[in-house]
Amino acid sequence: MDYEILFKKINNKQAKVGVIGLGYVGLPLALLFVKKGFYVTGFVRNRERLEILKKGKSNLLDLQVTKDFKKAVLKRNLSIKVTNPKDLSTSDILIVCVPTPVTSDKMPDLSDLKKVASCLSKVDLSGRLIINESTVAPFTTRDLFGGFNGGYFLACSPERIDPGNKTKKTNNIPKVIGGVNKQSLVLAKSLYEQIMNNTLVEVSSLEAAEMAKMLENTYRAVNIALVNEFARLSEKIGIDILEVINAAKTKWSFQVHFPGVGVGGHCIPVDPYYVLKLAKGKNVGMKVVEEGLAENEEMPSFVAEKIEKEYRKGAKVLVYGITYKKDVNDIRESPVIVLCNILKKRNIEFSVYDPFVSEEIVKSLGFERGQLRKVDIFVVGTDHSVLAKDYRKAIGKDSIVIDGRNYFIEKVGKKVLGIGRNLW
Ligand code: SAJ
Repeated sequence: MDYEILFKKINNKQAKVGVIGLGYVGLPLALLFVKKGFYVTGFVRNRERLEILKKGKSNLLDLQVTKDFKKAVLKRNLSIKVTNPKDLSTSDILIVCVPTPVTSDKMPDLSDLKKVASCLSKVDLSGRLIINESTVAPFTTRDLFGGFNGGYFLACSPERIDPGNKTKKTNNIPKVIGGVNKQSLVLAKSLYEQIMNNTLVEVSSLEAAEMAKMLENTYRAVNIALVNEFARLSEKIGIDILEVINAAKTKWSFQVHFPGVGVGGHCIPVDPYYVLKLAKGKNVGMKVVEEGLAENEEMPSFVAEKIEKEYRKGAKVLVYGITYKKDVNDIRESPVIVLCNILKKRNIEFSVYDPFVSEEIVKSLGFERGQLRKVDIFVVGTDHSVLAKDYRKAIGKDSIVIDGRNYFIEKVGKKVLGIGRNLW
């Protein structure tokens, strides 16, 4: 199939779309294509995942996605397969949305992407369009997907989903797109135009698109680190960091970030390590990035110190919230889990309560699940919205609060020790 035929099939919605990876990025994207009238095949890594999804279940919290998904599966305009060359070859367009985490020693882990590449190498790709949405450092898309046989098209459009965000959705977040050549860029752009009413930002190459994602997430990590540093100094000199941030944000060029127990998730603490590896390979120093990541990784210990200072043997300690950010059920790279493991190492007894995390997951992490009842030390690990109700059951007038997310604006309990601010 050549360019004109594919272009026409995209624009009359006849092109068959394959989405490889049906997680928090791939599933909403697949459903958007279904909703806009495309026939979609979703590809998953194994039968177990297939069975869960076939029952219309997904582990995504976004109830709307789950509802749309059940409808799509039942209406049969979304079929789900385990990734394999034969079924991949039934799609005209293949969008790669698989995880790109880091290993325990903070090195890029491209294993999922490489599995997809090896499958694609067994497909006759001529006339098809491949788009990589997975987050990678520059040259990765070209290295992994640019060398197959046959005349095919290749683009990169890094995902920008914000899990748990009720307003920023797949179809309204500006999207950066780069192509291996002009035709690939035009095909990818026209594809996204069919399903999105947001800004499509064309860049001149695959690498520019990959680097934009690296910059935007590293920018966030480093700026969170900056405000964490200012919070530690503010605390030493008795200034309230939130007051300082609220004042600074009146300056047009200051973008607000907040100090906290640390930086978690599968993006912000992860993506910068991809660009660091590339920089190291090119002998380019990026010490601002390195120091920023180290600063963020220090925050759980900073909070553990506060808890240790207040702790007495036999005290009842409850850590509230262990997910990486509020109102999500995702514990990946959660700084609160790092904090809890530090407390264990220091023989500080505690239990954990998170309304979004099951008791079996809490236990699998090696922690005790606690109850919402009066405690001596209440630690805010994650400031879930429901904390507004829950805290009253656990914080008594003599409770000491260690507020890892500067959640409490007014004093509660005996005192509130925050990050860069204290409420006596
Ligand atoms: N965090 C802070 N201080 C802040 C902001 C966040 O400590 O000022 C912590 C959070 O508690 C969390 C971590 O950093 O542990 C990451 O927070 P996040 O709001 O960036 O959450 P993510 O990882 O879901 O970020 C997503 C990202 N989206 C993509 O990478 C596609 C990120 O690029 C977005 O900037 C972010 O959503 C967003 O803007 O909400």
